[in-house]
Amino acid sequence: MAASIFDKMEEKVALWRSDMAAFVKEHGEHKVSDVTINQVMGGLRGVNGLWCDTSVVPKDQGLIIRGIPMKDLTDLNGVEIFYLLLTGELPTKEEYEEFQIALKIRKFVPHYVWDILKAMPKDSHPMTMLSMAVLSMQKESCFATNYEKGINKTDFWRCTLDDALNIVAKLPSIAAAIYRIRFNKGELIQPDPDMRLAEDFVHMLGIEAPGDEFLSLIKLFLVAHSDHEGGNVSAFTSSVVNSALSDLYYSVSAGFNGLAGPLHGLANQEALKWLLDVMKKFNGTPTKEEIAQEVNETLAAGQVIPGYGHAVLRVVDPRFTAFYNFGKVHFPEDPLFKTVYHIYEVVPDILKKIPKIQNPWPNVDAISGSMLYHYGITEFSYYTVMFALSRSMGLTAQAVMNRAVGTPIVRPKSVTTSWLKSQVIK
Ligand code: HAX
Repeated sequence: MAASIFDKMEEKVALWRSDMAAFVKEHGEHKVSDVTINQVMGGLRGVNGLWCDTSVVPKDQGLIIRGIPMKDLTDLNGVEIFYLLLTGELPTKEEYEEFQIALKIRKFVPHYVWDILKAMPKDSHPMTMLSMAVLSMQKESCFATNYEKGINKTDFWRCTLDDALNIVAKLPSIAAAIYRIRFNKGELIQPDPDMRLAEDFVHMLGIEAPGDEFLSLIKLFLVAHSDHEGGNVSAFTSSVVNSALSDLYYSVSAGFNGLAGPLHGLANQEALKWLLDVMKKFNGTPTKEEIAQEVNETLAAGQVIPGYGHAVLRVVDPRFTAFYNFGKVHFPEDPLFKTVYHIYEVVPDILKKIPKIQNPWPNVDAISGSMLYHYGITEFSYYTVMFALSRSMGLTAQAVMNRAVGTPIVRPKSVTTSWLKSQVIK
């Protein structure tokens, strides 16, 4: 029989812990970054000040999960990605089945979550519902319960892992329920104990879409959004909250609140809205000239072009490319898909001419919404929930590693304007 995820992690944690402790002991005083006033006032862009081993985003390559580039991950499913994020290895067939059981036995969602979701105002944003649902389950936290009992800090990672498995296993039911409650799709659909994460989510959404094709898209969605190193708003927020030993229900909920911002995960909703507005205005697929006109008007109105630009990337986001390749195979003639491509042919050249913009290229959010729209999920405000469903894997895997290695509470030093001035004006 394959080792359980807890046994597997036990081995990994011991290695990570000793390796990191020895490394920091020997090289702890080695300098890895300088910080300028621009960076202090500019969201700490480019400051090497966080540790995260689950994934890395080189500016000229984009997402690499545990050493494997995004382009080589597109055939995996969510369960394999979660295992990879947690352990650093892809599962063997036996490990996969064992891990699948660990998730399956945690699928059940406490009934009070449905009561809370149904009691929320009918016009609540789906991300608010998601964050509330996760937070409402905080009393189930293994970490919080055991912390109160006085658990040894060397064992913090175990309960954090238990919370991680619980959250990730329950989110497909919760996300699907939010879709059905918020958009009046009828009764909730019960999870199927024998279905895997993506299959079960599609089953519980209850939408009529060509089975295998839509399922493949959801699998890609789960892979593409699962992690994006440690400094993005949702990951950073979640890990700061978790560093106070607030359990994963608190920290994942907090991370989702950050994901709900239009400059972060909500950009997929904004990008599709912008795109459809353009199509409506020009009665179908717009010409390049019409797109350019719309881009210039959006910029002149002091707004961003959603789905373009990135704080770290300086090339086309490989997640954009993965979705583009999917569309090219499955629905190359879809007018929306064609418009996404026409926009891609126009926007970078315009943004390149604006000196302050560091990255004119599309990110994942420029295309992901149009994929969902094609299969009948036309409720834009739901898209970020699907992003979150996937991102929960990265947020929780990062927390398990932090608790494994015993990283302390996050507490950078803030400085005042007069202190900054005193550094340069002598
Ligand atoms: N359209 C218009 N202006 C843009 C722009 C865009 N797509 N991208 C950047 N800029 C502007 C910024 O607003 C900023 O202007 P100000 O100095 O006047 O504030 C300036 O160019 C410099 O920005 P930057 O250094 O290139 O980029 P940042 O690291 O500051 O910001 C953002 C990165 C992703 C927030 C930015 O590119 C943006 O707002 N893009 C549109 C929203 C979006 O697609 N967000 C999703 C990003 C991916 C993600 O996190 N997904 O979850």
